[in-house]
Amino acid sequence: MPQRYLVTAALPYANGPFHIGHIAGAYIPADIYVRWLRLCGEDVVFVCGSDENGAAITIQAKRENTSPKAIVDKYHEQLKTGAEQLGISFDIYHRTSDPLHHQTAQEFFKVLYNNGAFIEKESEQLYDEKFQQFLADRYVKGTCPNCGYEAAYGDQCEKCGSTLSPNDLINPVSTLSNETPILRTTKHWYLRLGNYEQWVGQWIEDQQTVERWKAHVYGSCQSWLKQGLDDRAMTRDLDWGVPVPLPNAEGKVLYVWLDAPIGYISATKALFEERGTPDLWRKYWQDQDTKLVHFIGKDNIVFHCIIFPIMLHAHGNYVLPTNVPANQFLNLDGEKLSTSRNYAVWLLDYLRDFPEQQDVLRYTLTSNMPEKKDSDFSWEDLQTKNNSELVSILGNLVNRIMVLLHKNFGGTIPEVFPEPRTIIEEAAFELRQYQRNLHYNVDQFLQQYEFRAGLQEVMNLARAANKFLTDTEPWKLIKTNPDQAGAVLTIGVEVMAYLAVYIEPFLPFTAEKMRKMLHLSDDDVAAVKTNKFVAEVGRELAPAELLFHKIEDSTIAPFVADLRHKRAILQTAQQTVTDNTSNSETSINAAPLKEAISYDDFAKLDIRTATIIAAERVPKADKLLQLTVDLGFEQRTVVSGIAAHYAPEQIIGQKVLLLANLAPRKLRGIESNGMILMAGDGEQLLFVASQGDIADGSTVS
Ligand code: B3M
Ligand code: ZN
Repeated sequence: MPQRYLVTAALPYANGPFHIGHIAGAYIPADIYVRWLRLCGEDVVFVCGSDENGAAITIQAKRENTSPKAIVDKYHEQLKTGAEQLGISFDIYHRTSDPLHHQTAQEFFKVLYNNGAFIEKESEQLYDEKFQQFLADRYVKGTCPNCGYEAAYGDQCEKCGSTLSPNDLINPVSTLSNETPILRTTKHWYLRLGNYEQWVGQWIEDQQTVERWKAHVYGSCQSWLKQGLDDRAMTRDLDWGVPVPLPNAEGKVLYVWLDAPIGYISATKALFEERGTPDLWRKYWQDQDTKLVHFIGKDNIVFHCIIFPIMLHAHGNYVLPTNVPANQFLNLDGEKLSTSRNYAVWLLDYLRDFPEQQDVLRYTLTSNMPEKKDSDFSWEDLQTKNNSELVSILGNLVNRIMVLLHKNFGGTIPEVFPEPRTIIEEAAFELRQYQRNLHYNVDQFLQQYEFRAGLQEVMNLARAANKFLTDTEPWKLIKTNPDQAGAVLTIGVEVMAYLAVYIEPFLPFTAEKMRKMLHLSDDDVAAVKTNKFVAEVGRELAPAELLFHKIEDSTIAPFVADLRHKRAILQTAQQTVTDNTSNSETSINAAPLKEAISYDDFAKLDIRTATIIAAERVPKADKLLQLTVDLGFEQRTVVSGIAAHYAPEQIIGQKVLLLANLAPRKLRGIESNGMILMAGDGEQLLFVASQGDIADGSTVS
């Protein structure tokens, strides 16, 4: 019996198109996973759609001087096209402005309401007198209480990543009028998260015994839970979104983070309506045998691991997520991606500038996926991955086999006498082992959401096949022993068939080309999957087609230059903000240098690269956070005086340098084993970490 899966990828806000950070964060991993499940014959539905409600949309409409409807129509189309062209194989790409979604979200809200999940409260909220509007979420900017960044939004600080509410901001300013808002009383419905705190904590623990969540996801949940869950407003004063389905709720809509995850449900409903079986959605959402898996970026963890499960539980009658394999962030040339500052590589631009090279991007982003920690994209890296891996390893292998077969055997699998075949099979012993174990090995990795390793496993088969060709030299054998050459190439074709099948989840366009070259039928694919495929004598092959093309320096140079230029603008802008926010006297007056030390003094310090995997506040100590730090070979508890600058949930996954041989000491009763290195100028306190990807536990000298 196939296992039933419902896989979701985060609904992107329809306020802009996809950039590669979105793609590497949620959509490629989800697509690989889904394609793998389908390959394994599982019963899987893959849903997504545009998130078209909330302040993110209305603000973009104002920016572009048009209506919210025009904005969502425009970007919904761009998002849908981008995903399609990159081969993201959603079963449906829906949208939350659809009436079916409005109805589904309202019904859901009403059930929660009737179940007593909400409390109605009046509170003082920021209000713009000039525009006569409450300032929800992004309608207000101000200074972040955590890091001091001046231009933080009312829902989130872009600089330090912490989740905020408008009232948290210091010196709030309305983004509508640029004036200081006043406080005004308004009524909202709050989800009583506190009532579910114990339940959700236990549920998360239970999940770990069934299916281990990623360390940074689990760590992030722990941080939220340790802080305690407060009631959270689930409605907003906005004139765009899903109206609150209650009397006396005029002018109020559902909070976008309430209705967006329900969008997964309405998308599933729409899919089965399309398929003519409108009731079948229930099987995927309400039958406890379903495995529900959410692919998201790390900034969405709390909503998918805590709030949405609480909503589903409070509603009753729904399955809960089995796993939420959130990714960390993809940086660009070492800097954080930023849509609002146009520091991004846009998917549609890539698809336009590199036609027919979707798999080059898929390959680069998968091999560099921010699975466990932030990772980095650069154009140079894309060029190297293309030239040294796709062209040299996979493309070269396929090309050599195909060309030799066409040139010497008329493009068909030749007949080979048993003896030469046996000799060559012996030479292929290791290669065959790789081939036989491929399915199992890839499966092991993908079940753990380790897509980088899964892809490498498939590439390793291509590497082994190249080695086999180099060892046997069929181009020479053609002259000395054509039978043996025929045997080598037959094995080559068989390995190609395995590669075609198993590279498909990662590089579907390439897989399709390879299938065509080999004339692989569905039966052949089935034979590969059961390790029974043989390239039978007389099988005719299609003409050879180059799978990948070298990317020249001259091709990549303008993209490198463009990104450098954008980065320079970004850094200047950041500098300006810092200059304006910091007290210029302290920033000019650098701390005096300490007295000189010998190299031997320095060499005593054992500084290591490490990653923060859990963080929580230390009770009754405003400045202290208790951190769990992963050194690769062990985990440590470190108490660090950074609480005034960072909230626990925002630093999970942060790469750090740790002074690892500092003698242990007790702080507030907790033994601290080492010290995190920080850079400080009297105002800011920033983490110091290695550039690029390096294993935890690496030494610093
Ligand atoms: N649109 C936030 C984001 O794009 C949000 C995700 C919704 S998933 C239900 O990061
Ligand atoms: Zn901040």
